[in-house]
Amino acid sequence: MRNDDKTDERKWWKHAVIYQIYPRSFADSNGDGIGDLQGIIEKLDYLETLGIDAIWLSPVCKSPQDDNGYDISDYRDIDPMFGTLADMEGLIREAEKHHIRIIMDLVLNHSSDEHYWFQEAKKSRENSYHDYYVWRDGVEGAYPNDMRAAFGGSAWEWVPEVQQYYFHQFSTKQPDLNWENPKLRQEIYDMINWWIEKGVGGFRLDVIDQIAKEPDQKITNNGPRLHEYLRELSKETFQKADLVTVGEAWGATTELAKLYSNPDNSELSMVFQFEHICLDQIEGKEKWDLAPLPFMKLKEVFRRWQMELYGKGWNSLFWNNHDLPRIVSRWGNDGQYRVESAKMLAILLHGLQGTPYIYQGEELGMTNVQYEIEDYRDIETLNLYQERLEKGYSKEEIMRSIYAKSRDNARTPMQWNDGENAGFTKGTPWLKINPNYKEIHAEGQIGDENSIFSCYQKLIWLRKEYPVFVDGDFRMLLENDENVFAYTRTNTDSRLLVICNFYDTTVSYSLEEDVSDMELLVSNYQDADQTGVLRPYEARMYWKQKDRE
Ligand code: TEU
Ligand code: CA
Repeated sequence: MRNDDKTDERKWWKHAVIYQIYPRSFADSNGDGIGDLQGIIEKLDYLETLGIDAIWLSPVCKSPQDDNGYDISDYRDIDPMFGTLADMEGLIREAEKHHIRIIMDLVLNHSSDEHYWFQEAKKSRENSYHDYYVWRDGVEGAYPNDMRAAFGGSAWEWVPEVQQYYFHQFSTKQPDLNWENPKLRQEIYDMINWWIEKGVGGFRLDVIDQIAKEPDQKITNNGPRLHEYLRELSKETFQKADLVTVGEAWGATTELAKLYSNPDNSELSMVFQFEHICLDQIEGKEKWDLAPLPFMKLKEVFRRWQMELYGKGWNSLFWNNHDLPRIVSRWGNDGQYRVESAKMLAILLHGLQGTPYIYQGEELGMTNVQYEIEDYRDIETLNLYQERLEKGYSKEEIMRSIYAKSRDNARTPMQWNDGENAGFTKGTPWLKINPNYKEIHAEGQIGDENSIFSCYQKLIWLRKEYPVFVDGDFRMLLENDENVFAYTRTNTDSRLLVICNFYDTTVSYSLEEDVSDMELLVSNYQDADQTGVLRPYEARMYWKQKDRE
């Protein structure tokens, strides 16, 4: 394996596959209808069988749950809904026995309005916590400016006691923290170090590119002091241990990603960037304003991120998370070709350079849902529905957007078996189970070599066996082909070749590359010996020892 100082391939997280758990929807151990930490502990065998190296756990800290835990009221305690601090310590310990690290979700851009800091901050302008948040003078009824919050409405909220507005980029119950205040920053570092002491394997940093906001200039992400803050944060905390850190950065470009994920370790291990994710919406509008996926653009985006970060940074690879619709419904086919397309998307992504993330249920090919509006629970979805009704959109039109993009698509409970409530809970699930759980569930896939689960298992194993997954360079093939996504990954002694048909028709293609002397590592059709033709969603991954030049 190549190992110059610029690209340190020894880092564990460059070989790792990370699995995201949305705790409230994963496994409920006590029948209250909500997933919890004991539930996760019970499923560690399942995760070890899948082969993943780490769990990114969406927030489990104390929270009024206005935004499902992304509104934290105590960073050093666990929400009783999920268990206790002892359960969390138990999870870290038990996971370790399964060779799995726990990555916590740090929500540092904002806290809950029920956090002690905010309770104090809103008492008076003289309170020592007042400056932990972002306040502006104003007159009641006249906002400091016209900035809007991500979940609808103004980004400003009036507090009569202090005769000021506080700034919130998300809900009114998520006041933004003031990173300009060094005391606040120090509190955050102490809290992170406290978790590091407990043995966590890393952190995912929620909307990290929004911490350096400058509301007077209407700047939300990529504020002028952002990278200064990140370098300080990293130095005071992460650099003291062998951690993986991944920042959520909707505003990242490849140039910025090279700063964030600089191999010198001065900021983070990598960022989640969303350029590919935002392609199927009308440009300049919101995600709800649907547009077909421009496939050529998708290829261009992947090519650019692969090429530009090579040796200079590190990519995260993902199709899904708790905010995004299910990929098989989105860019695959959740009908006739559900199995084939889910595997194709997996093969396409897992051959790339970076750290792959699997979102719970993705390894089973779980799909989107279409519920009545009453059955949705997500604050963003519910606010959008009201807001667009008021703006005069038709119900049908709004529901079409919700079916395609609602965050609840990803949040329906995990489908473990075909029994009551899909084996998720013995009580009433907090969000309805996807009605297709009788056909799509873990129990039916484990041990079946043709299942989507087995395909993911294979891909995870391959990444550990073949160094080229980690260090190979990327070359896009068939750049102008409107159906096929094909590429090679090459290192000093071997080559990987991935060919995927992104659509539901049979297509032919011609490659210079001769695959006759290559080993077929994984594919999604049982008889994958045809060359030059790809059946619907057909995907193949080949490997060979390189000819010596
Ligand atoms: O999401 C960041 C964010 O910008 C989201 O509002 C995103 O635009 C939206 O979900 C896409 O539909 C993070 C978390 O992942 C999300 O769950 C939280 O709600 C949000 O931050 C606030 O903490
Ligand atoms: Ca529970």
